[in-house]
Amino acid sequence: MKKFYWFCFGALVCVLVAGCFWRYSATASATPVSANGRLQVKGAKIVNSKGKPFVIKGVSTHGLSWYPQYVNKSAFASLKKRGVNTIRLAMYTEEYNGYCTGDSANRKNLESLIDQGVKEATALGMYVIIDWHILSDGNPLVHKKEAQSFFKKIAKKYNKNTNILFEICNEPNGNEGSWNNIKKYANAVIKTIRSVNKKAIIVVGTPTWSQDVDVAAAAPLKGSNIAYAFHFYASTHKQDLRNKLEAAVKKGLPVIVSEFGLSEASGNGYIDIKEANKWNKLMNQYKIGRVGWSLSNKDESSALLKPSCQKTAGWKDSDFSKAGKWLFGTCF
Ligand code: IDC
Repeated sequence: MKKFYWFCFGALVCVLVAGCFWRYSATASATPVSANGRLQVKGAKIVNSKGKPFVIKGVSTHGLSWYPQYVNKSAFASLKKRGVNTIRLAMYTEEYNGYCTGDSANRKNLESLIDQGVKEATALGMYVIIDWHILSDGNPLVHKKEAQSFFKKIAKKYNKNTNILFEICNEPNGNEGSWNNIKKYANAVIKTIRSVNKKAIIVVGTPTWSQDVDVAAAAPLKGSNIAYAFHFYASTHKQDLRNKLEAAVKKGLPVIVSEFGLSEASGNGYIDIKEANKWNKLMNQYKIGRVGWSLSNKDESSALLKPSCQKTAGWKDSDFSKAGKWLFGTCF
């Protein structure tokens, strides 16, 4: 009888140890996407598939036409190790071999870079933001037709993916980049995307280079899983803009900081760590997702890599610029 008790005790211990081990290995191999599933918008927050707040910690590529070399699996894996859960693929529409200004070979090239980026991020269990990067074309309506056919194509292509977010107009600006025009554009493009994909989060840019979230909060779009972009560059944008962001979030607007830098708005100049820390505190307080600009070694201070760094993956701390060190050391 005694033997039997010892046997039962031993079996129980084995089961417990195996259970712990299984749990441990499951967490160790979990990826952002396997652990959180499809992201959604709930009130002013971005939440995971179980409704728990999820903080997007992303890195944006520079323009895909400028720096295609960073769209590679080892690069994304290196970022993931440093706490990055999202990759933003920035595809300019007009500047430098833009999608709408270049020829059809260029368009194909950009689409295959996006394809590569989506596949690699998916294999690593990371989220991807596909960014229609309007900039000099301040009014998104200018390329509405191209946007609709682009988003229809990629929404179809990645219909099975649960890790994709669509950012439909990076930074509207100028008189024609008004909320009225953005709404017209967004309603059309959202309808196109929703005809294929009912659930993915769609990020909509706001007037004045995605700063006027107050205007969006006063007259938001209809529909579910729609978030609004807010962008800042810490050396230029300060407390008045933090107040604007906070007021919009308090009013219930779901906001993603889908692009920010520590530099001046030009992408270059002084790196303001003090202001960046204030932005970070605010984003943490409201669990606001954030995506740092940009994964490149361009000789400008917003670039996350030092200009001397030639590596396209496997970076050491010393390969990062001042902005890169802050992003990976403090923000993530
Ligand atoms: C900048 C790049 C710079 C490039 C320029 C093109 O950093 O290398 O020459 O675009 O016009 C934004 C834009 C983003 C800008 C960035 C910095 O979304 O495209 O990138 N910025 O100026 N909004 C505010 C700042």
